[in-house]
Amino acid sequence: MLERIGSPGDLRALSPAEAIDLAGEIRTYLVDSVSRTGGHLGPNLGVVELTIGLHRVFDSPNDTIVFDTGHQAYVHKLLTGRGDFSSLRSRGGISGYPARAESEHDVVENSHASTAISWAAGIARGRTLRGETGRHTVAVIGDGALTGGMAWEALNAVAASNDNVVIVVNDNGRSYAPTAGGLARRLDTIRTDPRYEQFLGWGKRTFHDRGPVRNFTYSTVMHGKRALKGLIGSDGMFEDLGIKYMGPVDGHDIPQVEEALRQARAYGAPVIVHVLTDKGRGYTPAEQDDADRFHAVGKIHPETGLPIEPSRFGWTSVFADEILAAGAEREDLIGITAAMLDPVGLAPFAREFPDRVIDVGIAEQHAVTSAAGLAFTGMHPVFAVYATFLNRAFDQVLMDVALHKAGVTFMLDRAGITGDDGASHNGMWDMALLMHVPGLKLAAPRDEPTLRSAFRDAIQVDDAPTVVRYPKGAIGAPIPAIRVESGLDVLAEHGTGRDAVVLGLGPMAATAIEVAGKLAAEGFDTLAATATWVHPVPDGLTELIAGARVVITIEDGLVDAGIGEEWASFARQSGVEAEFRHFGVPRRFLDHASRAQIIDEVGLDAASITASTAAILHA
Ligand SMILES: Cc1ncc(C[n+]2csc(CCOP(=O)(O)OP(=O)(O)O)c2C)c(N)n1
Repeated sequence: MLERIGSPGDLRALSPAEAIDLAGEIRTYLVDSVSRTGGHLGPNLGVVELTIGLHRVFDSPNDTIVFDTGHQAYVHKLLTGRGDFSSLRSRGGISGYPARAESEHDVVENSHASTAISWAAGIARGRTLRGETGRHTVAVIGDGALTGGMAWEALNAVAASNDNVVIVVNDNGRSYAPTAGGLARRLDTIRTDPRYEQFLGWGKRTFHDRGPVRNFTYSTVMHGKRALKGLIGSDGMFEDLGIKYMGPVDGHDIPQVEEALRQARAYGAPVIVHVLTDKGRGYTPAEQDDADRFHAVGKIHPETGLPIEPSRFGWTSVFADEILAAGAEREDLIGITAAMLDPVGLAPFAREFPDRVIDVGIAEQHAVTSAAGLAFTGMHPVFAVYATFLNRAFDQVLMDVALHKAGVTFMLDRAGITGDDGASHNGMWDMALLMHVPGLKLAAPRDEPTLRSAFRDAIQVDDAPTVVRYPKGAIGAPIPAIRVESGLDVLAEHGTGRDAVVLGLGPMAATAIEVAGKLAAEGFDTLAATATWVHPVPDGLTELIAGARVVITIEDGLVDAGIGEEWASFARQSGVEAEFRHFGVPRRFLDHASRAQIIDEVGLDAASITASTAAILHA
């Protein structure tokens, strides 16, 4: 049946019983295809019925459905004409998130969490102002994303409006791990209350006893809901804000979902539909996965859910190991995560020192400012976060941490080009932004020993922010210095002259060695070097490059106004006359592709850098 669904209109033509069958087909398809490509499996298995209900009740693209974060939009893609998942997240294949270029049904593609209600508020207000009545706006937001401050800013604003924004809270009790915080506890009281269980059982019995699905009416839901409301009162949270609350709704019961959504659509003012779902629903390996219900998987065996390639020892696990060791020596060390305990490597530390890890929810801004508060009391906070998500808390790094000279360490995982998650996930802005923060020190380690030492150095600094940034994935063999010159690590040297000094930052150190070798093969004398602490400008840089004809910098961050340019401007002011060339990531959004493909595309591969450098040297 799935192949007959080319658009939501086809979906609306299905009988309720056919819609239920379709849900089964979609689950099978998701498991089959995502196990081959990798991707966000658990979240999508949880929203199959909800997404079917959304597209049967709302008329996209005339109505707008905004998926918060967007990692749970696979079912939406399948129902809006994108049935080929064979190259999901690969170059030329469909994106892992909504993408305007793919479909008129996709509106928001930022994939940074907690923005959907704000988007919906703006869209709904715009429609009202433009007189486009009859066009509905829906935000679908998980309980995890609902922990983000922006979601609450938006709820506050929406409550004051009369726009018909429908906010669907997809509550599965989890972010990656179970959702943290008071909000989660509050929502959890509904899910685990035996009266809700009874209500669900009663609803299902009613449904089956009555036969045809269409007889299962909203009054059935609402009757139960009213009973619940009096007993639990957990909807008071939203209604106190002035937003109508409906629910809880069994998110795996399509008729129930549809009835609730129809009521919400007709309500005519902001309304929350609280839908309970199970992450990983219908796929046993996901349902039984305590860590994250298969939030995101690599390629797996579909029958068992086991990875096809065991994951290789990576940068994250080196950090995990080092903070664990440091934590045993220093009681003041405290780990902070924004809902990503396991992905950022804080889980072993949390097991060993449960009182010294804080999961703040998807709340990077709060994480940073509360870290400043912790530092004020004499603790040394370590906020481990994906580089792309720290962008959101730039002001807090600047004004709360740096201005107050707080000793806070930021461990920026997935820095540089991450590739397959697309434009929003590349950690390419961190260096160019953070170098403007007064007092901040930034390290770009190149291998395991330098990651360990950078972290150790960082946690010694108690009067300024320190940042250690490292890429996604497996960590290569150590890249030892052949010697230290003027305080920088020399990694390779060809000849005694200095036709070119090639400076590679972090993981680009390996590229610098390659480029130096290739240029040497063309007859030039070269030196490849690096520094672990790249900002402020390393002492000794000008000495090292004095006398070079050409100086090359290679970084996997923004090249315009990046670290290389900072170094060059400093060196020029110190009288260095060499010609500089900077290689890095261009100032544009990068489409999803593998890291290697993007490196080639933006000219960060050794061959391209060698060719450009040789051209200068020959000139
Ligand atoms: C600002 C930001 N921080 C962190 C993330 C990483 N992240 C992606 S999905 C997710 C959990 C989302 O939980 P929820 O909204 O409940 O959706 P579910 O996966 O449970 O359906 C997190 C933390 C993000 N996308 N954006």
